[in-house]
Amino acid sequence: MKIITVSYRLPLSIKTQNRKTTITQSAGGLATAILSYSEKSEADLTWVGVADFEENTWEKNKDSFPKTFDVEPVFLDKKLNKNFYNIFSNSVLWALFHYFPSFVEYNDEAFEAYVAANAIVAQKINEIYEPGDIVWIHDYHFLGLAKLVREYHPDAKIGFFLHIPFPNFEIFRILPNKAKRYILEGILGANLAGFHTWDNAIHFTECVEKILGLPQRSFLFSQDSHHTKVGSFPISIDFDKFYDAYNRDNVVALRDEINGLYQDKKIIFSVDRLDYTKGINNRLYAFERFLEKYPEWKEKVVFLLVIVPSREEIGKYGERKKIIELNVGRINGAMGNYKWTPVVYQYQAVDFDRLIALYTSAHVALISPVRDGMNLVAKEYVASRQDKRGVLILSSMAGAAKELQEAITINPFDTELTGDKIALALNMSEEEQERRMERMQKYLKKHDVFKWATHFLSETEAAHKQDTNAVPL
Ligand code: GDG
Repeated sequence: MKIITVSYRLPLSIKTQNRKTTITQSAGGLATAILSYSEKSEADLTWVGVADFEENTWEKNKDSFPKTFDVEPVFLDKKLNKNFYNIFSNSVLWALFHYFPSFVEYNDEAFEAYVAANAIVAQKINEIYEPGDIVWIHDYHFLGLAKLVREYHPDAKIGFFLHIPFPNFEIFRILPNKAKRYILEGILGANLAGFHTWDNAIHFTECVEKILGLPQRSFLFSQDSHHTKVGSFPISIDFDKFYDAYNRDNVVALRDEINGLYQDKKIIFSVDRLDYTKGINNRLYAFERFLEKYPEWKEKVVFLLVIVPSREEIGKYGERKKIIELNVGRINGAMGNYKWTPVVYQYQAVDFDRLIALYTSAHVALISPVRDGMNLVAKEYVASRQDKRGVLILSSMAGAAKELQEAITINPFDTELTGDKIALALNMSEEEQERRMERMQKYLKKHDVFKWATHFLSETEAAHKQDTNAVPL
């Protein structure tokens, strides 16, 4: 038996230096968690995803890197991939599912490309699938895939997990009818459909009931071929990896460097991909309001704003970047002086050790998405604080807010109150910081990404087993 994991991106990184290409498997949270489950269950792991490299690069290098699991890249035609990924996935589904209907740029050609790409990936799975395998499909790029795999293999064990929110009916209905049906019927091809929160699971079941007219019984949909169980599975992080990083030599040196640079100041920190869902401008307005309302903090605080380049080829992202940069410039110009820069901004990623050094030197993590499936940054900040210091300010629009109950929650649109919460966080006593951190860490240690993957996969197996119509293997 093997686990076939499907996600748009493959957990691979490819570098070319001096005309020599090297491929390495990257160990992100998801990959390590599934790998750990596959080892425990003595199952092999095969990862299917869309290649962001040329087929001949793959053919030349595929045997020359140490593999912990098999990789099956799918090579898509450039135009098809643009319509499938940039347009339908990222300019229709991403925008709509995060409640930005006015950002949706729907066109039929992009939808047809999405349908075609899902069919091509289904064909790839079909080539490697063997009876008894579990197929775990990830995210909004492959909403049609579970149904297609089910058509080839009626008795397959299929789990589907959505990493972004599932919107309510009023938002979802905006899609053309054919797209709505394709998505809902597609997800219902799985034995288990998982979401980060019950709110999302409820939105999905409501859409199925209203659009497909299929009734549910306790989050279970019955079809002739199989049943689909719907549930909440909040994703998490590799807690120990973040907790244990605190004392690593390089992390300590980098933290000392940061603390040395800002020794007389408190640090507010945030890190996100460039994305309009992350509320980066809302955060800047709140920081500006905070400085206006609490001028005693001027020159005593610095906001380290790290933004990681993402989806720059999509118009809405470029637009957002310009607004962010205007805001940073305006705040620094109006509030700062030759001795003090209120917002220190970088539009570049940081490596893991620097990320931990920043997490662990920040008095406050200011995380303000206007809509977010989960938000792992919030969980990572908490997990990395072995010193039990720091305050998490977290938007209630992030899935993580349901679990991280000791965070200071904000509505990112309420600039005034968010400014007040920044002041509250900066003034919080060490005892109170410790109390909150300890409780959240206890929760995260218990609910890490390994538990999440194990729970999801064993529930997929259980749902498949319970399926009265499933053909016994
Ligand atoms: C989607 C959903 C859901 C970021 N910058 C750097 C860096 N990162 C890492 C963080 C974290 C990850 O990227 C970002 O995860 P998020 O969960 O915050 O956000 P999305 O990328 O939007 O992820 C989200 C997630 O899927 C999982 O289901 O939580 O809601 O939108 O791990 O650490 N890592 C390093 N340098 C950076 O500069 N090393």
